[in-house]
Amino acid sequence: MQVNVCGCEMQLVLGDITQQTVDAIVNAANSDLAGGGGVDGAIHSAGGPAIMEETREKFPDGCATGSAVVTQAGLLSAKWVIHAVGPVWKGGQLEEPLQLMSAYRRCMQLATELECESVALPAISTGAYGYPIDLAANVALKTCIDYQKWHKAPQQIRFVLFSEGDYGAFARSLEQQVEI
Ligand code: AR6
Repeated sequence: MQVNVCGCEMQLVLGDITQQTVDAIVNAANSDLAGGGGVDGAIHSAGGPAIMEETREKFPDGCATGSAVVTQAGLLSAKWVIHAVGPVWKGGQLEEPLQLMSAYRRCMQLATELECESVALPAISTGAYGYPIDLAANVALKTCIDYQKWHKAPQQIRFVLFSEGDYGAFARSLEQQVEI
C-alpha cells in the first residue's frame, strides 16, 4: 500500500526490514544499545559486527528512550542504521505515546540531516516492549505523515511490518489518516 503525502511517498510493506534497500534502516533498540531480539537481533545479525563496534565506541552511554542515534549499516543494503529507542508499554497512562512520537520524530530529523531519500522503519515498541499495535500504528503514521507534510522529506518512508495482522493495523490507520 502506498499513499502520496505532499509529493512524498508513504509505503506499507509486509516483510523483513533487514532485506530492504534504502538509505536508512531504523532499528528498534534498547536504551543500552546492547542488542537483543526482534528487529535489533535481525539487524546486528544481518549487518555484521561493525555496527555494534561503532555503537559501543560512539555511544558508550546508550541512548535515551524517545531518542535515536546513527551508525553506518555494515553489510545491510543501506548507508545508515538509525537506532531508535521506543518506550516499554505500561498501560498508556505514562509518557508512552509522547515517547513513541519522539522516537519517530528523531528518526525523521536524523534522516533529513543525513539527506536520506528513503527510510525503512519497523513498528517500534510493538514486540518485546508490548505497545498495542493499533495504538502504535496511529502514533507512528501520524508522526511521520506530519513530518513529511512540513518538511517535504524524506521522499520515501516505508513501514516494514512483520505479520499480516500488523500490516492490517497500519493499513487501517493509514486509511483513516489520509484521503485515499
Ligand atoms: N523486520 C521487521 N519487523 C520485525 C522484524 C524484522 N526482521 N523482527 C521483528 N519485527 P521488537 P520493540 C517486528 O521486539 O518492541 C529487542 O530485544 C515485531 O514483530 O523488535 O521496540 C531490543 O534489543 C514487532 O512488531 O522491538 C529491545 O530490547 C516490531 O518489529 C527490545 O527488543 C518491534 O518488535 C525493543 O522492543
